Amino acid sequence: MIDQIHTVRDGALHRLAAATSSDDVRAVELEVLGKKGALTDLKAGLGKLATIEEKKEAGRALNDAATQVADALQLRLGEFRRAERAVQLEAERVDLTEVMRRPGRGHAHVVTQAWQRLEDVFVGLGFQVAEGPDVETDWYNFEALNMPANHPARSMHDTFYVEHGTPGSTVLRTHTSPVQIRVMQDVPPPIYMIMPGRVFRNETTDATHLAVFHQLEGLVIDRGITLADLAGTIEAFTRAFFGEGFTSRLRPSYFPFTEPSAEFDIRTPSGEWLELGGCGMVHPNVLRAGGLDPEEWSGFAFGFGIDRMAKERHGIGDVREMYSNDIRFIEQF
Ligand code: FA5
Repeated sequence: MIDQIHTVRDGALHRLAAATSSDDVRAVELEVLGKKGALTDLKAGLGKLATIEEKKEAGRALNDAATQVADALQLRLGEFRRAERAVQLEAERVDLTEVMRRPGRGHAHVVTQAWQRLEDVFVGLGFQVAEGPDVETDWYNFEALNMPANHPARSMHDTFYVEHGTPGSTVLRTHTSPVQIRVMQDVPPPIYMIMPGRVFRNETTDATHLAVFHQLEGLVIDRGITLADLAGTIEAFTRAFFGEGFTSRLRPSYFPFTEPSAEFDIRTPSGEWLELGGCGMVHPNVLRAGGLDPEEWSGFAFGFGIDRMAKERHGIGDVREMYSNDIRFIEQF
């Protein structure tokens, strides 16, 4: 009987080791340990054994065999359950993120991109960045820039006034040039500074004019600065920002705060000239308003429109489109 028990046990253990699925394992369980299983049958035959000793020995052998088979069975079953569950989970997996429309990642507005690129280029040329307030006093916006009350040049800037203090004393800045004065007052020369920011003009908007737009001001103050430095800086900037195929020129113009003054244009590779902004040598009255001695210091300044630059760079037909908040338009840049 002992031999029979061991044969059944070894056969069962062997089949369990070779099983390839939990169904195989269950079949072994049924055939060996089940109600009509081989070990159960042998157990039923215990009573037929002759002596108590034989019964005891065979009983112990049966229990040991049943325990060994049951343990091996549980072990294999656990392995198959884990593997089968992994397969089932993978098959039934629902990717909820696939069902949702993935929200697109946003990006900086086309004008912000131009602003940041301009800053990068000028920082690369050795400039620092400063900013001033959107709401300015008449003194910073006009007076300190050599435009006293009733100066005819003031009519070039259609001004939004803010109800604050004496009527007419507070304005939404019409250009970034007042930051020149603030920088001269705060930073001892030499100064190599750019001042980007939002500006406001009470103008009717059209394809090239906005009432709220952005300018980038530049200011250099040092000893012995000449118009050649201005032209060279504008040219270096033009090539760095637009590319090697572009070049620049200065055209005589008039601004109260620079003398001499110029408009600067860039020439595109196709030979077309585009006006970008104004510039010139800082007027002695402006240096004085900034607390600097014109006998000791000289410098140049420039200012151009960031929105128009973004417009030209991307071939946008109408500056107003950039602020229409039409996501289909904005997403293109
Ligand atoms: C000025 O604002 C001067 N402060 C520039 C300057 C600075 C000259 C330093 C000399 C020295 P102007 O009004 O031309 O100048 O404006 C400069 C640029 O701002 C223009 O060339 C244009 O690119 C942009 N700009 C002017 N008005 C508008 C507008 N309504 N909408 C969009 N861009 C504008």
